[in-house]
Amino acid sequence: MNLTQRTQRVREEALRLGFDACGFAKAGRLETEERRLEEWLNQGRHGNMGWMENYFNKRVDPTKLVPGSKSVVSLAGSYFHPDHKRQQQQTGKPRIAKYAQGRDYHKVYKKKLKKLFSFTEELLGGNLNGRVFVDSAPVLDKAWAARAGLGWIGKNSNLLNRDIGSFLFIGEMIIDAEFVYSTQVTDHCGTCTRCIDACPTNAIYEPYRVDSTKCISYHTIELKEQIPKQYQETLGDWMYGCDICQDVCPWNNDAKFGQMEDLYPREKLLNHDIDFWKELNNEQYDSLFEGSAIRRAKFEKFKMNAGIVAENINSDS
Ligand code: B12
Ligand code: SF4
Ligand code: SF4
Repeated sequence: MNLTQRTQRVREEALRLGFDACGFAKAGRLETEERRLEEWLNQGRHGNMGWMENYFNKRVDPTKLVPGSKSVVSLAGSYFHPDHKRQQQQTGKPRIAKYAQGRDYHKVYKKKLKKLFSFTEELLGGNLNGRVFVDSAPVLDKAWAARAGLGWIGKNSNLLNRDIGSFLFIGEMIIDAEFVYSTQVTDHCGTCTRCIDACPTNAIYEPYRVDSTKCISYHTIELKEQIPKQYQETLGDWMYGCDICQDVCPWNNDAKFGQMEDLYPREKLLNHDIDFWKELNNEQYDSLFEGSAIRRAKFEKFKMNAGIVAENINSDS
């Protein structure tokens, strides 16, 4: 089997497993990205995510993370669902970011990536070394997805694909096999600045760069302690995560919906009013968020977020 056939077979299998796009890039040091990451860290844009400083050399070079690796096979799968369109129209309702409404993507992807790895190993006659990742190690997921031709990085700093938009997750196989490498996609943001204009906290401090310390997603998920006073009001109705800079993106208007059923929004999370979330108890939290990415914010943190959103919603009505 030649390289073209091998590349084709792996891509076909990835699509069969439910991913929407699969691309291939030669593994190596990411030089431009290395400088951009260093600047971002030096300016403290990562806030208290101290773990972003760890393993810098591995983060910018997958051959250091996975010795002997030759390729990064990047996978993207949409989690966009028709119900999200309805949710976008609702106002004054407490919101949970779309990515967190289904089963935890780490679990869903890990299973599929392992299957893809086994398939590739078999294809190569049992000879394959490497690892699979989904936001689970020091890897610059978006930079690799862009290198592998899955899309471009938009001004809101998310990877954007012409067909599936940006409501997608990225995972990868970093392996010691070679492939026919994909062509990079050009930037289609053009003169648009909708995401920058819509961000309520000015977290997109310049095109393509996000300051976590101002981002609602960081405040509601990553920041363990109480959200600073000046950001409580700008939280608006977002209890967990934030989709504003993606909701306004024209490329998401007619984006294709995702195919992985496990990522579909869970009915039991939808349509509750703020009083329900404000009164949530530990048992309800455990039962509603079983197997969900929301568990990254512990019960106490989630309740703090709900309390702030309750004040925001009540003061608006
Ligand atoms: C830390 C982190 C965050 C932080 C910081 C966000 C950020 N923009 O960096 C916070 C908590 C704020 C966050 C929020 C969100 N996150 Co997050 N997050 C990550 C994580 C763990 C690391 C990202 C990182 O390395 N940041 C450091 C900065 C400096 O890197 P960067 O923005 O990627 O830019 C690098 C390259 O892409 C490149 N680059 C970027 N732009 C350009 C432009 C040019 C011209 C060039 C040359 C290079 C270049 O250079 C940079 C430096 O290396 C990744 C998972 C991972 N392992 O990669 C998920 C990830 C980025 N997050 C994800 C998601 C879904 C979200 C949210 C949408 C969740 C939500 N709804 O609330 C929001 C979106 C907020 C936003 N507008 O970015 C997805 C994004 C999927 C996509 N379509 O791109 C990822 C990839 C997880 C995954 N595996 O699917 N996140
Ligand atoms: S996720 Fe929300 S707060 Fe963060 S950059 Fe986008 S619009 Fe701004
Ligand atoms: S809203 Fe406009 S500038 Fe922002 S990512 Fe989408 S196309 Fe690019």
